[in-house]
Amino acid sequence: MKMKNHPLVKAYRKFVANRTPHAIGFIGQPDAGKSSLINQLLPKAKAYTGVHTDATLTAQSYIYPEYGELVDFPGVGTEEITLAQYKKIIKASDIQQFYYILSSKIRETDMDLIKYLAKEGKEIHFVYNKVDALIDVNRTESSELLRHTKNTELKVMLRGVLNEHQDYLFTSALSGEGIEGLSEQIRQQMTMMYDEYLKHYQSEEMKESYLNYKVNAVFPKLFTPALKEVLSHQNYTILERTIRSHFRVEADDVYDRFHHWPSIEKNVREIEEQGSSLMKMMDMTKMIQMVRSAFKLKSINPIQAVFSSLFEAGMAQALPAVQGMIHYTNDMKAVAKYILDQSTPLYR
Ligand SMILES: Nc1nc2c(ncn2[C@@H]2O[C@H](COP(=O)(O)OP(=O)(O)OP(=O)(O)O)[C@@H](O)[C@H]2O)c(=O)[nH]1
Ligand SMILES: [Mg+2]
Repeated sequence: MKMKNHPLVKAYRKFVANRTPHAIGFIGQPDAGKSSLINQLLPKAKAYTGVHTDATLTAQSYIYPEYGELVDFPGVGTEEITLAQYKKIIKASDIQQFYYILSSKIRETDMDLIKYLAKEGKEIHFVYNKVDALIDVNRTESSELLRHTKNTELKVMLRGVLNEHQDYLFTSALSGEGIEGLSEQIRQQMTMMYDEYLKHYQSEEMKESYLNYKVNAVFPKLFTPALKEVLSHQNYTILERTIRSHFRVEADDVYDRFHHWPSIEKNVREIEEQGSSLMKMMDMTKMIQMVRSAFKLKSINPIQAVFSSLFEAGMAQALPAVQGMIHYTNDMKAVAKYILDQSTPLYR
């Protein structure tokens, strides 16, 4: 079985990753070196840096080697982006963990944004970059004392904003100072996110929620205006192909497990042989409820339209076929589940 790069598995990985924290944001003062730091951490990233301020104007994602991504945000407090717009970008990104990068005094706009991040429950780490330039021109104060002064400023400004006190991580994208420590801290954060992804990947709830989402999404592909036509010609292979390609499964995927490959025609025959088909005895309201729950639909409107047209066309006898189709859909869901159970969560 080729489970590793199976399209269903790939789609499921993406589904799980989208529901698991997988990004770290680099945010902070304009020109502080956010993009330069990302370039240092991910040599392949080539984040756009500039001698002019405001080099980065929209949030940009860069792939982190094993899992996740680093997201480069624009500078905070520039003319290009208002604070309100900035908050929207943060909200839309859904990122939980941030590095706030500074290279000079904490300004009022910084405080506004930091308070916003704190209020939204985001995790924030503070980085003081360009530490190579943090020197006393008179050479009277030691580098240690200057850093201590910066940490004191941070402490005073954040009092009452963040629960826990924290010191700066001092870095220089120019000299490389502090990059290793930052890199290691990020690696640990990413590892924790990846662990969570693995747990989610294996969980029955996540699989069920993905497969239900798939079931839900196949409905409009089956219940089309052409359905009448297809059913009256008993052209079930078209429907089977639609369902299989929707779930991205083929008999080859699971030949060693499912010896009797399902077919709608077989299902229909069985239902008709049972004589008193459940379907035939059902009125339209019950039918609609059944199809609704089989396809996990929230609204009955889409089904109502299709069924009214089936009944109007005197197609009530085609209802076993509808039931056969539902069975087949559930069979393919089971095949898809089997593939996911066998698959590896390996992300990259
Ligand atoms: N001396 C020194 N210069 C740096 C350092 N990091 C970045 N720079 C320079 O600072 C300038 C701005 O760097 P960027 O990485 O573009 O800064 P940014 O925070 O991404 O800027 P925006 O996206 O415009 O907000 C560039 O000229 C960098 O070469 C550093 O650690 N030390
Ligand atoms: Mg930038």
